[in-house]
Amino acid sequence: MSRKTRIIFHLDMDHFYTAVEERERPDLKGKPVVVGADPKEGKGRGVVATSNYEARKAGVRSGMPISRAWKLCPEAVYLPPNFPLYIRVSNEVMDIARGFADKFEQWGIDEAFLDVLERARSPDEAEALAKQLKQEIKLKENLTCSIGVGPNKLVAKIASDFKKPDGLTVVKEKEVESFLTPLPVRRLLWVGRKTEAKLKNMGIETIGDLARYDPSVLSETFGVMGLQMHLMARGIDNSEVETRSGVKSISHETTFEEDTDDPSVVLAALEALSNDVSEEAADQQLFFKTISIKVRYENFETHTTSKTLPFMTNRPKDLKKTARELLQNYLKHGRKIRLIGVRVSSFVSGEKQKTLV
Ligand code: TTP
Ligand code: CA
Repeated sequence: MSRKTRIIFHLDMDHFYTAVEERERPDLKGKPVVVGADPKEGKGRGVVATSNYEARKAGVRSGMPISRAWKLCPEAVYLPPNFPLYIRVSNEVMDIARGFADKFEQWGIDEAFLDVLERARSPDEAEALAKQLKQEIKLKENLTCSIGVGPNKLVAKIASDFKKPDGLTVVKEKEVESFLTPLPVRRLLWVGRKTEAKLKNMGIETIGDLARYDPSVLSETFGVMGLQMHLMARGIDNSEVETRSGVKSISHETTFEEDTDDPSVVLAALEALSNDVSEEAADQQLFFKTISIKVRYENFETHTTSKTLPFMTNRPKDLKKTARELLQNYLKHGRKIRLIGVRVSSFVSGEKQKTLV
């Protein structure tokens, strides 16, 4: 397979939410900090969004029940997440990083891929450029990040995780194999705990073991995913850094069985649609700012109206409240409604918000 040379950065902010909190509150410096659900002295439900490195030393991890975090580290400072703040800081960091790239792809709230081949023609130039980017983020945002540099997105992503926090790892094309070989398979994207356990049963523990394995057996066991894993283990990834506009929308609409002028029926439908839309946004780990509704009367006359909130959200209650407000004007006339719809747009992805607290 012919591969054209590329130089790709993967940027990953260090313990992002807690780092932002520490920056805002210097009194937290040096203390273990956990952002997540309210621990309620060990009785809290919900989970840890992230923890700083001091709390990680006590064993606290993202996604862990907050009650367990409390047991491991009762002395930590527990903070509720401040999403609007993290999103604002994320946007600022991404703006800085975008300025260093020929092609730029944000990946989640605190990660991005940069294709920099036009600006750095050799690994040495790339290293200098990555240092400059780290310095600029430190200077302008007072935050540290880790950067991986590699010939493709896969290697860059694994490299950014190699040395954290405040790391910089450059993997040249000819070093890819020796870099990947000793690492545990878990480092490959998409290899979750279950796959890891299955691979272990097959005697595969490192990326090198996987690269040497017979791909036909992998494909029998894991289907297409098996072949994909085998390619990844050999450091092969031809996917491009894709500049995405970042603006998307999610919408749901419903046509009533019978045209209706009963506000309670219309409001109940609006509530159900709002739930569907916010659920989908949460599933896709997206936050929105603009909420629109669509109303079609029985004669097919159609209106849309929208409101932009001063903050990013994906909370169902923000969506419902705004959608209800917007609908009020259309319920006044007593005209029969045929269809209503709800749409949200203008997103920031919080890709790793798997654990909304
Ligand atoms: P990560 O980049 O996975 O973690 P991190 O930045 O906190 O720490 P690291 O230094 O290891 O990169 O996630 C980025 C942010 O996303 C994190 O600060 C909080 C949020 N997040 C969740 O809310 N839930 C999760 O399960 C994970 C993994 C992250
Ligand atoms: Ca991070």
